[in-house]
Amino acid sequence: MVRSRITAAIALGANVGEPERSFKRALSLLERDGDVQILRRSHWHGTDAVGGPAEQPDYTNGAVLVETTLTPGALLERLHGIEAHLGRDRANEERRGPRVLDLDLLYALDEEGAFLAEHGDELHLPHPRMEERPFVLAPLKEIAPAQRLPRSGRTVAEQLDFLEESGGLARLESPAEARAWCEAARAAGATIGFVPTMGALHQGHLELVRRAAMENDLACVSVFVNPLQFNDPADLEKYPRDLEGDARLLAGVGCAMVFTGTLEGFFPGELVDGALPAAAYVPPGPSAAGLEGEFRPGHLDGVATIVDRLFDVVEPTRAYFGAKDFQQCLVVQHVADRRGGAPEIVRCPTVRESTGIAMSSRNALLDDGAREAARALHRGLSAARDAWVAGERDASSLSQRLREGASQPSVDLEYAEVRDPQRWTPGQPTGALERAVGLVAANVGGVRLIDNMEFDGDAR
Ligand code: PH2
Ligand code: MG
Ligand code: MG
Repeated sequence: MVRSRITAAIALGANVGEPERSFKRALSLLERDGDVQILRRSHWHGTDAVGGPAEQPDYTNGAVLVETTLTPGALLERLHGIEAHLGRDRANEERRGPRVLDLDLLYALDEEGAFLAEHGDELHLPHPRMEERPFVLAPLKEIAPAQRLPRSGRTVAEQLDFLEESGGLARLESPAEARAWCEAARAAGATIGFVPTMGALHQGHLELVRRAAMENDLACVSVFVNPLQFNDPADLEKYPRDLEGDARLLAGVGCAMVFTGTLEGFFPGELVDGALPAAAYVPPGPSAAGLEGEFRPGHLDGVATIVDRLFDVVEPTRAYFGAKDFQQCLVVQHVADRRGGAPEIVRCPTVRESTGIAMSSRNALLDDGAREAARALHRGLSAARDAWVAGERDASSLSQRLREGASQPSVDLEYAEVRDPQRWTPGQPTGALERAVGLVAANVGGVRLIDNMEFDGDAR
């Protein structure tokens, strides 16, 4: 049988011992069995360490292009074997910390030059982070400058230029400055993709920013922990904050501008005793009834009000929101409708951890036990989705499935409901559904979590 051949790009990194010597030995081990041929190799680059513990030594990085009859999985196994052989001890190393040898599989192409996709526990192809990392792209540019990248659609050479330019992330500290910056950008003819956030950014946010950067001339992000949308002062107090970390992440995904502000800065001259008068609130619309509207009174009113003001400041072409906050997305659409249909609201799929837990800034507050228990939410949603796929259409039976699947001693459910996403009712829907979304909220170890899943199409 003729084994199909793939072309793969491998990144090399090391900052302990003698990197160049390790790289040389690694490459000869790679070719030893005759089933991997090195087509091209880059020079070795000295790079500043990115991420990980403070004060770790500078890295040496490089890249090679290989051709092989191995599958991507078998090639990765080979790479891990070589790392171990040359002294890497995966079990006892720090995350992003110093290492004697790191061999990362960046991408694999079939014989037609198409990307092979894998999303397993160990192997993610194409590598989800490679387009953000100059220390990967600079050596890769030497050996595959014209290779088009899967996420941005840019070539390796173009993406490196793009990162160098956007390394100059503008950081503004008031809505007034942000307004002026956005006005100037729009006057120059740029479209703006906007991602409103409360900071403590995770991969879910970064996915929104990547998409905003891809679909618009400029991506712009706000980081504001909006007191108007917190019905519980203790929740506001303990909400995670890390502006420096956020700025670093944003610079890496092509964000052009990030701004912050204060309540007074967003509503100058409008506050009375530090609070926004009820008459100044923007109505969240009919979809705010029930669920979040019931369990977090005032929350969606606060969301509608700040989002409307953020849209005033930025006047974006498009605004990006994560589907994890499903009801919020409906409210935001209502706000945009009220403004005459602008900006265009883009709802993006929920990004999940490998355990199924939906990414959320609040996950940082979960201890190990709560993190384990929190998996029940996704389990419940999946159980209800399975029932839907098997033909169940009755709203209360589906909700029952969801509730049972999500029930756990340390999961304190607030609501668990299955609704029609396009025919939202204020109360519990009854009878047969034409479309379905399961929505759940729970208190897990003192942390309030929400999640949802649309059952039609490629539910995740
Ligand atoms: N690898 C890391 C963490 N940080 N920084 C640079 N410059 N190069 C690397 O290869 C690198 C890093 C963990 O694998
Ligand atoms: Mg690495
Ligand atoms: Mg690695």
